Amino acid sequence: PRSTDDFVYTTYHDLNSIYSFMDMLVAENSMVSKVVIGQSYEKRPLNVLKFSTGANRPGIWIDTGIHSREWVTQASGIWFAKKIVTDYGRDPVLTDILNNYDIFLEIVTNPDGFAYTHSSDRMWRKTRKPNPGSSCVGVDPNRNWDAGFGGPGASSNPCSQTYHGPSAHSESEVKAIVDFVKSHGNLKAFLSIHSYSQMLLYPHGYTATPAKDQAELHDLARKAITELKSLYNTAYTFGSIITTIYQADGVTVDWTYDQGIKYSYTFELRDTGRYGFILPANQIVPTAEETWLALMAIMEHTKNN
Ligand code: ING
Ligand code: ZN
Repeated sequence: PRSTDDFVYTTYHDLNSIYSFMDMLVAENSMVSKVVIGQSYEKRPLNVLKFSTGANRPGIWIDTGIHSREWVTQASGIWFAKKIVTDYGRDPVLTDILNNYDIFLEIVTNPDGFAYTHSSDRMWRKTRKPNPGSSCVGVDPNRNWDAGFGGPGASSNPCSQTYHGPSAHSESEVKAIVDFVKSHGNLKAFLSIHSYSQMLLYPHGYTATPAKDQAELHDLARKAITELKSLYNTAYTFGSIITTIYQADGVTVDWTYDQGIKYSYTFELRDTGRYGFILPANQIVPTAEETWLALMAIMEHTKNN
């Protein structure tokens, strides 16, 4: 494709194709820039798209693909990026959001893992950093954060899919976000997108003690999944991580919530297991469209609170 209008949103793309999509989007739109927040273990750039219409704004963060095999999430991230530039100046709610907030979107949050899902193992989840003393590779980047790090909702076995790593923030892909969040200092929402299970989850994963903002987070989650369902009747469950799925220690949104980012949520997109991680490509756009309604509900609430 020569422009993001020609880009095919209805199929899955490899890393080069997604990185060239980002560069096209930046070239076409003055509100979009590319922020390189670090590099992966295998030295790929960690690219974040910044959507901004003014200086010194608070921020909203969205990441997709921290688990590389969850392909519908990176594909949805591409669609979100195009949706933002298309709707700005047309959709009054998004326009109002972007006139007051910057949106940061990391589409390929685990690029080494993503490249590996294309080259070698479609089901790869973790990072690609070798583990000394083990033949097993990689750390679960959703167990590597300094929030209940190393607890029983993660594994100390490097061969496990939920291996927490040698220390909190040991993975450069995680540390880059940690550094970004701290240096930005004014993120108001943090939305970390996974698949699959059709769930909308809020902190915590490491403790059953309710979050301080549990009531508000719960009501907003209900509103967001109601909006999502209105489009294609896709049913989501919602609640805290530990009560809705299982204890999970060292997860992204627990760390961001504990940093003071109140609207910290994790999505688990389609489906509920029929296709799982191998979601047919004809579900990419419907998944992205319905998810966008939930993201808009959370972003609008963030703006109004
Ligand atoms: N499942 C998530 C996992 O990392 C999850 C569930 C999400 C737990 C967010 C905690 C926080 O186990 C998938 N499919 O990644
Ligand atoms: Zn995941």
